[in-house]
Amino acid sequence: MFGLASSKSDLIVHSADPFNAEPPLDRLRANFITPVADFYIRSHGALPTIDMATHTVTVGGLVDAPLALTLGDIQSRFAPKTVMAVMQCAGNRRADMQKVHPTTGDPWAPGAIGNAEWTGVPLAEVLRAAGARLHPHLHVAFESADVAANEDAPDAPYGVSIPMSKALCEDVLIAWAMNGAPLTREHGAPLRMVVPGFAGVRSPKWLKSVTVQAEPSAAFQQAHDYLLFPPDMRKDTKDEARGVTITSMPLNAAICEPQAGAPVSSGTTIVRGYAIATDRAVTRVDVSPNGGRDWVQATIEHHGAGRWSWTLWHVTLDLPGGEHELAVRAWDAAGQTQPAQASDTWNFKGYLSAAWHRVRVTAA
Ligand SMILES: Nc1nc2c(c(=O)[nH]1)N[C@H]1C(S)=C(S)[C@@H](COP(=O)(O)O)O[C@H]1N2
Ligand SMILES: [Mo]
Repeated sequence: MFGLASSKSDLIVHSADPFNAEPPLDRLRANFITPVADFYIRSHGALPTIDMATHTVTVGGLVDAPLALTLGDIQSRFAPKTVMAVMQCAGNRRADMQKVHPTTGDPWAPGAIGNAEWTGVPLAEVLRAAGARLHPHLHVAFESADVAANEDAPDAPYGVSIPMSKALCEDVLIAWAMNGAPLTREHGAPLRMVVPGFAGVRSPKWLKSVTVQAEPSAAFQQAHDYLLFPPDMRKDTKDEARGVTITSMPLNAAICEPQAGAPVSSGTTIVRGYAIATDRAVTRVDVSPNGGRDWVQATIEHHGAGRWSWTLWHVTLDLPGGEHELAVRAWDAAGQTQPAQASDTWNFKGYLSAAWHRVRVTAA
């Protein structure tokens, strides 16, 4: 009943095992709330087998009253909350960086993102129920039921942590539903974290344990994998001390229609896409018909409810026949915009790719 085939439409598959796939961009842009069928999947290991009825999430570490909660316990003991939030992979748009130099990781187009309504209980409520220490300098570590094999530890469970200061944000959820329906298996059933604004890696699926501790998680995904490295570093010269832990996602925007190489008719062309400013508002989106020489302000179609969803925009361009390089850049409420070139922020792991998104089209 949780089979992939039943819940997913045709996606662009980067890897079948573990399953990593993203939707075509026109379909991604078709809905403000991304249907589960069109939502990207990023998994580091095989889908775990979980007995949904008996599975518990433990809450321990620096707490007075450790807990072991089933899905039923979580649903009956706490008031549910629904939050609209984007989930976005730190590797979203990596393919653009790979045009500069090779990187590690899958060549994600701009589809490793989706906007959903997540229902669950605030993590903060569960921490309070466990009598957790809540000092902002502490960390909340999570372990999952899947094995995320890596060079250091072939059998290690997936693990990450978030700072307590983020964990106490009431929009950080232990979630059981996505768009009003129980989480599907591939999205983390029965329970997953949703940490709005942070890279997807910090939102563990198949949640098994919550631990309040003094240090960040020592698990591979937290301590060694999702680090932003300087531009002169390569895999074989990696110095983790010079890497920065990835948490919040940068300002970003992408053109979803027309898609690269798609035939467009000369004259009026509608360009559509998304923009995301994490916890700030997107204040403006500009589209260039000629690689950034001239810019036209786009129309904001739909801002999300709350702070965590994306913004959809469109603009009508008048394109003469011939080849054109379209580009988009968003602006946020702090007056910041995106770097022009993927080379500006290139890193060997291809994370946080957020330069102007450029799409070549031929008008005929
Ligand atoms: N347990 C577990 N949680 C995980 C992952 C994983 O492999 N295992 N992948 C993470 C990454 S890198 C991302 S981008 C998001 C993707 O969530 P989705 O597959 O539901 O879209 O889940 C995160 N949570
Ligand atoms: Mo990710």
